[in-house]
Amino acid sequence: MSAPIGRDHGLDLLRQMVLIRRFEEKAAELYSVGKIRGFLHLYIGEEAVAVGAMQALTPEDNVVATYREHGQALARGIPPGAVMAEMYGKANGCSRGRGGSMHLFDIERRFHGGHAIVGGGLPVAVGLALADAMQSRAAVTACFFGDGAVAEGAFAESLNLAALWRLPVVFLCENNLYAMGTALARHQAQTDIVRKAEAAGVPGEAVDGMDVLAVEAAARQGAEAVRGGRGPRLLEARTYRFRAHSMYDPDLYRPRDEIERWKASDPVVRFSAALRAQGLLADADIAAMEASVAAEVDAAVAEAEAGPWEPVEDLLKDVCTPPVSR
Ligand SMILES: Cc1ncc(C[n+]2csc(CCOP(=O)(O)OP(=O)(O)O)c2C)c(N)n1
Ligand SMILES: [Mg+2]
Repeated sequence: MSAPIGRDHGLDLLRQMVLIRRFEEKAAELYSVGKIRGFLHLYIGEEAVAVGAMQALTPEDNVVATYREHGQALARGIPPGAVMAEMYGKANGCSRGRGGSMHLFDIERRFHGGHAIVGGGLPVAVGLALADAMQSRAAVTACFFGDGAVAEGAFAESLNLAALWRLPVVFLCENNLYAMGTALARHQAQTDIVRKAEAAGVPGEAVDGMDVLAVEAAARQGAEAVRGGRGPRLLEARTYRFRAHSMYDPDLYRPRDEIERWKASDPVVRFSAALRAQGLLADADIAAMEASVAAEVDAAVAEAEAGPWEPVEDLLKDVCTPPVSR
């Protein structure tokens, strides 16, 4: 793992990854007892991507994510209680209980979803960047999407327009090798995502997505280039989800030894080891961090439990549909 790092920054990165990990382990538990319903896609194993990439952004920048977005939401600073309450479907959730796990949203933090449609966030990101360019707002839009999205027309169209109009987007592909049960090589003739981006006129780079510092460095570089007005960039973070696609997936398509191999480079374990090796982390620090994260997750659950349901009479509020005549 890369270069020396300041202790405070190192502990902050580690804490954020641990928070995502423990938050999601709790979410899985709550799903199995029916507290959280609908779909639930866990990010466990991929934490270094969201946490590393988010370091390159300012509060003025925009974030667009997919349905596997709890990590991005927490790393962007949406309070864990608001995320948990959203997963419960409660009115104190960050999308007022209307979105659930796949549609986290927070306009204050410029977190523009949570998109359940594969590739659906890409044109939204281009639109946000176009709006910023037209209003001379100096902001970057970070757009997270999976390897599965490169098969969508929206990928080619979005990269093309962003390149053509030199829009300030950092396209962040989280390549975890699978789109549900389909491996990248089964649906793409060209599996090199950086080459695909370059073909659309977007310079790209691949990075080890299990190394939080490497992701941070690459994202900072990418965001800096984009801020400099040189048009969009793509970052392909090579990563792996340790859990199944969603809670419904029996995960029969991935070889066990492949899963074990990737687990050996667990981003949380690897980064703790790197901090220890540099003398920046002791057993007591880990214990204290785990205790404070556990308390934060417990508080998030309590907030979700205590939250109100939306009153039935409000159900048609903000719903875009013509009035029903009786
Ligand atoms: C347009 C569209 N097609 C199909 C689906 C069904 N679907 C949901 S998730 C998914 C896999 C996407 O994989 P990837 O983009 O690699 O993201 P990951 O789940 O690996 O994070 C598919 C095909 C969908 N939601 N939207
Ligand atoms: Mg994938």
